Amino acid sequence: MDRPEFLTRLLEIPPDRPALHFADTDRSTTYGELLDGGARVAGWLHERGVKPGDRVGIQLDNGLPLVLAHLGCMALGAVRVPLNRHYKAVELAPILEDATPRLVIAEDPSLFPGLDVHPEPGLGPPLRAWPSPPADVTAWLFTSGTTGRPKGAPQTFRMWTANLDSLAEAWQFDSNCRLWLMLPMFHTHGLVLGLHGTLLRGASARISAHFSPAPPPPDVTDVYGVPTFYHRWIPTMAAQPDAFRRLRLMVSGSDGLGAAVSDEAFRLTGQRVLERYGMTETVMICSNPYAGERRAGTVGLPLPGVALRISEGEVQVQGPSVFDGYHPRPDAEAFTTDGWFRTGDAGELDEAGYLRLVGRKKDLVIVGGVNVSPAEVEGVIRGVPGVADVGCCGLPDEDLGEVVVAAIVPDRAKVDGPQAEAELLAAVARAGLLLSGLKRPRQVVLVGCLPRNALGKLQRNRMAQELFGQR
Ligand code: MCA
Repeated sequence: MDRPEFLTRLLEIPPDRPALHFADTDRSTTYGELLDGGARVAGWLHERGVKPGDRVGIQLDNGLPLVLAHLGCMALGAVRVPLNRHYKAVELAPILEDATPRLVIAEDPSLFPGLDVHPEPGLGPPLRAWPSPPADVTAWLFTSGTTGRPKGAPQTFRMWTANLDSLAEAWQFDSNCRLWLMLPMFHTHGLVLGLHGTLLRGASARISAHFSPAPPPPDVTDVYGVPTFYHRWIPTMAAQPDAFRRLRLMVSGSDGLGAAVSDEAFRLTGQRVLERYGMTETVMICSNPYAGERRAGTVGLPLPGVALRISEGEVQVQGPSVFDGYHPRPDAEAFTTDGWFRTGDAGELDEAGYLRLVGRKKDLVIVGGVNVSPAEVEGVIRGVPGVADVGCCGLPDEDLGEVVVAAIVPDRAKVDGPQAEAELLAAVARAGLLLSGLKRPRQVVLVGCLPRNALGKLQRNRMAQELFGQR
């Protein structure tokens, strides 16, 4: 199979060009070092029986081992399955069942029973195939399904190259740029835009495992973040505005930034944070321009190559960066009968063609830029003895955008009196610990019944209003 253009371009970058600096270990790498390391990880994977097209799970914090694990898979033609570093066993189980990884690179083997787990990628004899993986799928990213079960969204190099070229055009991002990347590289935002977007342009990045509200170091030009980053940066912007004023570009995505933070950042730094919009299934859909008007409260214009329409209020998309469908559990509802991907987001286009997102048609809570399926949280709480019914929804939160809350109808045959209720709440809190932190309900109330429609479907908007006093 032909080598994908993404890899051809990567292999043509001068080897002595600076690539990634890992701030947590103070380690700088060149493109040559990264590609050599990737080739040696490919040799190591090959020695362990991994073949092109096999899936490799990667559950690591941002750092050189994570990047080499990705590059090793790319050099061999294996399919990466990035796994959320915060996920616990119950969250990983359905993903592992669907992805059937041949090998996993992760710190905690107890999360991967029965699998061949290694704490970090090893180095073997260099293997420099850099082929197109069979079926051309280079990664499976699992997204929070609204049914509660994560859905595999296969990614091809073609999707990424098309989209990253459009973004580079919209943002004038080139090899002179130096990105500050603190977003985890297991979501589209950090992995595709951050890591692959940097590599495709031969640019450089300064990478950390966790967000820090410190000012941008003087060497960086661009910053990508979720709204929580910018909210937490406001005091730093007030104290050290010059550190932000010299940036070329600040981008926010994964959730709406909100007018208050956008305006305050603008007032303090003289720069309008650029908002864009995308999904794992589509990569980026819209963006405000680098040069040209950035309209606050909008996510900008459709990127070159993206066709967008609003149908019955829903944003629908077509184009080379849109995936082919969920795998291995296809969803008949994902595309319209005439072939448009249904985002599940409600939107409107203004007179200049800028998209404004006005709500969600899907059941999703976005916590710190992370999509959380309330159905998944309900599934865990429903297993607690004494719970007759449970509903979860999102409530606004200044720092994280939204947080998950839960309302529980106790089984009154088992839960009678304050003592039993306290025990039930304690058991629910313990069950919450089975989930990664951002999914855990921040507030749990006991109620007599949940608002459901005639078909028995939970009405989460009514829940937020009637049970949690949300206006
Ligand atoms: C942290 N936790 C998580 C995640 N991050 N759980 C699930 N998924 C995560 N990504 C858990 C931790 O284990 C911890 O649990 C608790 O949440 C608090 O974590 P901590 O790191 O202390 O939180 P923080 O320092 O307050 O950080 C919040 C944050 C961070 C800065 C908002 O979560 C973050 O970097 N978010 C970015 C997410 C992102 O990249 N989103 C893009 C996906 P415990 O309490 O047990 O210790 S959306 C996307 O890719 C689309 C396509 C797009 O358009 O961008």
